Amino acid sequence: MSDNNETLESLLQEKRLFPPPESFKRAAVATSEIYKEGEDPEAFWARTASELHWFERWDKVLEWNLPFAKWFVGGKINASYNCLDRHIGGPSRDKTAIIWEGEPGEQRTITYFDLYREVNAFANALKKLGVKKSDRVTIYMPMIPEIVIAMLACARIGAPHSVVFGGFSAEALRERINDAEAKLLITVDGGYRRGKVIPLKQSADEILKDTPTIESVVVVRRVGDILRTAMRQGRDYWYHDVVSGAEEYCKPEQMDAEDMLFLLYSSGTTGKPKGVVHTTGGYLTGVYTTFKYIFDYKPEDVFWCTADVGWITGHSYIIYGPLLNGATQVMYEGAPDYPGRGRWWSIIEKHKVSILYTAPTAIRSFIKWGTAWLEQYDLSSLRLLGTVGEPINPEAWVWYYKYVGNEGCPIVDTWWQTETGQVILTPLPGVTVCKPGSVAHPFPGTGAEVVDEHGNPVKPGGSGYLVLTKPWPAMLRTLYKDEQRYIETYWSRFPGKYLTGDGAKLDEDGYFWILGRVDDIIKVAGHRISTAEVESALVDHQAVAEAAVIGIPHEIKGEAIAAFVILKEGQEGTPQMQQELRAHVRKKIGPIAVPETVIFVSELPKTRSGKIMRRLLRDIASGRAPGDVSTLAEPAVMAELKQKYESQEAE
Ligand code: 7RM
Repeated sequence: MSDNNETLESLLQEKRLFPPPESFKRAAVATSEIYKEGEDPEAFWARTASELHWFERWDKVLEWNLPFAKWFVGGKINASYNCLDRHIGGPSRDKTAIIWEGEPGEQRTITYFDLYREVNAFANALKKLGVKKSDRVTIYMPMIPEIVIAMLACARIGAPHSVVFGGFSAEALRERINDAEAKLLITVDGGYRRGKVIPLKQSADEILKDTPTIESVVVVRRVGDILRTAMRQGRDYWYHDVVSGAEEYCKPEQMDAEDMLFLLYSSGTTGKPKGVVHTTGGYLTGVYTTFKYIFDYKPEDVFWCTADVGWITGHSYIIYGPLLNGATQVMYEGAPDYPGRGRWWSIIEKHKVSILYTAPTAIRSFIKWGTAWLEQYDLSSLRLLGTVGEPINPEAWVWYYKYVGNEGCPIVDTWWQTETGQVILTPLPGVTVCKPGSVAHPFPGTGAEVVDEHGNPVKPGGSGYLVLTKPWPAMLRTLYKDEQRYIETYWSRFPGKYLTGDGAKLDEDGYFWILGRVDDIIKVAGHRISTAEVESALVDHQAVAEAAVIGIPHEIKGEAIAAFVILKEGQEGTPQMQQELRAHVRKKIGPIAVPETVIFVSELPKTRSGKIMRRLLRDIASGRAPGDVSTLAEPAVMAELKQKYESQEAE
């Protein structure tokens, strides 16, 4: 972990403490009492779960057959009912749920009642197309209100949704549809990104001949006549056609607390993405509660989470968390620098956003673009800031605090994962004295530890593996159709403790500091990618014999991808070949996985048993003296690699 320690050194140079402002503290939703309440996790989670609507109350809060959890056993609940019906009986009926801004500049304001009507109609349309309780529905859409409607409509009829990020390629979509054996696909003609139209339905058409379980496709018209979207008779339906004839009210399905609410694919340490399974009662309780306390939610707030709905952050803190709380939120379709680098700040000013939740990679871009962009706008509506997705360097934290928050907004640095479903480590905004770069403490009712390689907790000041020590309501229940992999990945390294895959440090005051992944997962601009996925895309190219992929530090993206490639006999490592390989990865996975650097080599550093030692590749890429090379089968390869890397870097 030598490179991690360097990061830590720079983190620890920022020694200032940031206590919550007095005025914030006085009105905060969470007080320090809540940590006491959390000492009895079952009582705590039962209390917050009771704030939701249950058709039937649970018999038992938790059944824990390690590593299998059941929360709110016997309870009956519906996610869409809790996000919509629960609000429209009262004064929130005409409250704005979503202020949507399209990239080209259109705006739509959708009230809770509007959303309720749309979801009911679309739920009925889905039923008419043959979707039944427990059938999987894949959703491949950009950031438009219909993605919210689609997810809630699925939840209403008890059909688990599987959202595939709109930036994934058609081939990645096919793999996820087929693993989920989805019956129906919901997509869009196109979406906007930096002024360009991205034709999603057309991409889907490339693979729909290889998705035997798909019976129908529903297509939202977003861009209209700009594209000529082909529709296949009897399979493809326009969204506006299917909802226009649909009945108004759809009775919400009474779901068992442990019925699957959704599947979300996430990168693991092998090439095959994992289908992370989230169930209904516990997940809703986890995201409802964390949203309320971590974001200090008040009814007059305007919340904005800048993530894409295609990732877990969007599921938990655009869809379920805010809507369960009856919040008003902003949803923005496009890029932060389109048409200009002031776009986000103009959105905050226009809609008086009070809570902003974003990623360190975005903050670092803004730092690079300079403060002149935000100084043109009135950001005084902001009262709380949040970050997620990767470690935030203290410089970026302090910049965020100073320029975006005008030194008056607490910052919540929230650590969690697709698998955890809800935030686990975080400050509480009216309670915690923040240290820039630290994710502070476990949320009430959850437990975390930093352990050494034998699984023993480290002393304050020590570092090691971050593990979670107590079951929590929104935890993944299993990996779809792969229980064995669930057990092996998360519960085998340290018996009884959930392995997060992250390294962490516990400081003298008991604050947690995340050091980054200790496995072969990398975070590029906050997007989770496995080295194995990129490697398998590379070796899929006919010219490639072998490939090894690593993450290298990147000023803006946090990490970037570097690929070391051995070509087959007779192939030449030309700049054209580099371009071709990058294009191939784009086609197999999507733009987020394209390697920044492609280096052609004739050998890779391997152990005698043939395992690639990525650690040594990282040493070369960062210009460090290589660490222990004693287990290498062929120590001489290091000199060649170093020379190749340096000469190709210079080109
Ligand atoms: C929400 C999300 C999970 C991985 C996780 C970490 C990293 C997330 C933080 C963070 C440092 C944070 N889900 N990570 N949040 N690292 N500080 N506040 O990102 O499944 O896509 O990724 O992201 O490595 O294991 S995810």
